[in-house]
Amino acid sequence: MSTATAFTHAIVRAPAASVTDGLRAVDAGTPDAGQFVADHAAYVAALRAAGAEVIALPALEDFPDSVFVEDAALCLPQGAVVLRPGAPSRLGEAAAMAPALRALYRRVETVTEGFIEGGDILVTNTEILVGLSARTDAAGVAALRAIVEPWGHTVRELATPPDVLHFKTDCGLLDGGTVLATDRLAASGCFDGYRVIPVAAGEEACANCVRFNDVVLFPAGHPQTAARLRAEGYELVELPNDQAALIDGGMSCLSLRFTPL
Ligand code: CIR
Repeated sequence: MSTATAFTHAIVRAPAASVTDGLRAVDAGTPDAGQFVADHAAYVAALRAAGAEVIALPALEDFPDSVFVEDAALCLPQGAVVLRPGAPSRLGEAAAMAPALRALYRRVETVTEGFIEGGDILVTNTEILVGLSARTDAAGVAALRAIVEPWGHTVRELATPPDVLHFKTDCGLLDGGTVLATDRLAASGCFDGYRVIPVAAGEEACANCVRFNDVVLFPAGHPQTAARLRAEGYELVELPNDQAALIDGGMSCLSLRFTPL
């Protein structure tokens, strides 16, 4: 199995009651906090069933978006990096994540310049792709590069499409060299050299999926893309994502996946 999709651990954080105040680009309704908790429990159960030892952190009421742990840190085989979220209301989530990382990793570094959110970072078998976005700037990418290049990683700076929250809003890694991606992202050429499976037209919201060991955690309600992936031999676990989607969240945002050193 590809090293970029094989993991022993995952970190999640319980949704706060304040998740109803989560950031959103378009207001299509407020998430139901109770249903969010139920959906989150299903997601955590799926991680456990896929072989994860799950570290479940407590809710942080002061941070409505803190359930989206992926944006606060990057976990690599060699060490963990505390990131610097570009949304002002989310900046404090990074410091809150640091103690959990220090308990798991011998090496924890911190981005102190610019801004960078984990949703803009895709780690493949060969490189780390980072999309510049409204949340991630060139100084943040440079700071990440300075930390992880000595660990043997190559960082490639790319553009997240305009009006798309994060780079991974539009893609997910299926195995070390294969991505599920929207046409608008793949058209930029950023995945040249990779095998790209396109999401079906009208199902762009399912591009953000997560491969964890043998399974792909996949948002329910995208039947054409699901069929396409199953035909390619992927085993999908379909999970409800309606509540998280109201505040622009998806499968990858809800966990940090890693094998600590
Ligand atoms: C935000 O706007 O920051 C949250 N409401 C959603 C974050 C989603 N995170 C991710 O895609 N990695």
